[in-house]
Amino acid sequence: LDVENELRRAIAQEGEILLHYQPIVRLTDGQIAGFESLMRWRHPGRGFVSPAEFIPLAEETGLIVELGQRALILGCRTLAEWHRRYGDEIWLSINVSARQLAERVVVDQVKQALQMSGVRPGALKIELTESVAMANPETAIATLEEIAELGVKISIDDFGTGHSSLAYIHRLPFDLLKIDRFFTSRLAESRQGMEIVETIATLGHNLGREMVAEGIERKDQIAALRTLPITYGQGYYFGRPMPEEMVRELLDRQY
Ligand code: G
Ligand code: G
Ligand code: MN
Ligand code: NA
Repeated sequence: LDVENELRRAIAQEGEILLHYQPIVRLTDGQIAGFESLMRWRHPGRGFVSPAEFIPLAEETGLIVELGQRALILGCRTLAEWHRRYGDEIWLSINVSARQLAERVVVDQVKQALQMSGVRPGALKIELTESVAMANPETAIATLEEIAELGVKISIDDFGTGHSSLAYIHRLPFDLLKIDRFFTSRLAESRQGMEIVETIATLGHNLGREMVAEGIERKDQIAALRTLPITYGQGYYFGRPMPEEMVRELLDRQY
């Protein structure tokens, strides 16, 4: 099977590439504040193909630029629908790749998705990993500043696992810092695990950024996190990435 050509074909179809959504909750009361979209490929013969398989290929071939555009359009369309039903406080964080950022196309893609959906820019977050941001910090800073000027928020993913340069962190215009699940998993297990998360949380707090702890799987992790200035949590404990219909059920219950 030629995965690259299959992926090209899939992008040209309607409905084969879709998004699932994972809830991000407020740690104080467990209420849903927003979602992260995660791309899925529903192949007609093979069923769901894992993003771990096709995202790296899409990165190599450059197809990620088109996939990323699709994610922005689909995600903003869905977000606009949630706003019509449940009010416009709910936010959505959409992953973007190094290629989208490097070629700066992401700015036009974001503008287009906002225009098509009419969604409130402040409810959209652009999520990029720390490694992507730091691979070419000058380009990243310039591109992110353009996105921030649109009123769109910026979220730094997998924080703490990339080669983060503290020299640049002050200049990166981001709103939300996501603490990688590597740290969350060690949180309740050792004094050291707790100390590392405390240190990251202090850094984020001092920079005036909101934070998400990723990869929450157990209740004891929430208890530990509540003692820190971390507003949000995400992880299997609260919900796996799920299709739009299931999001509706969740939000119908909350609103
Ligand atoms: O969803 P998991 O659900 O298995 O996703 C695996 C990885 O795929 C994520 O860590 C993320 O880095 C990547 N990924 C998922 N959706 C997207 C997307 O829309 N764009 C990009 N660039 N990466 C994504
Ligand atoms: O964008 P990012 O690299 O953070 O992608 C999120 C990935 O993490 C997705 O593959 C998603 O399915 C996964 N994930 C989300 N919550 C949890 C969790 O609680 N535990 C584990 N092991 N993985 C998670
Ligand atoms: Mn992410
Ligand atoms: Na992450």
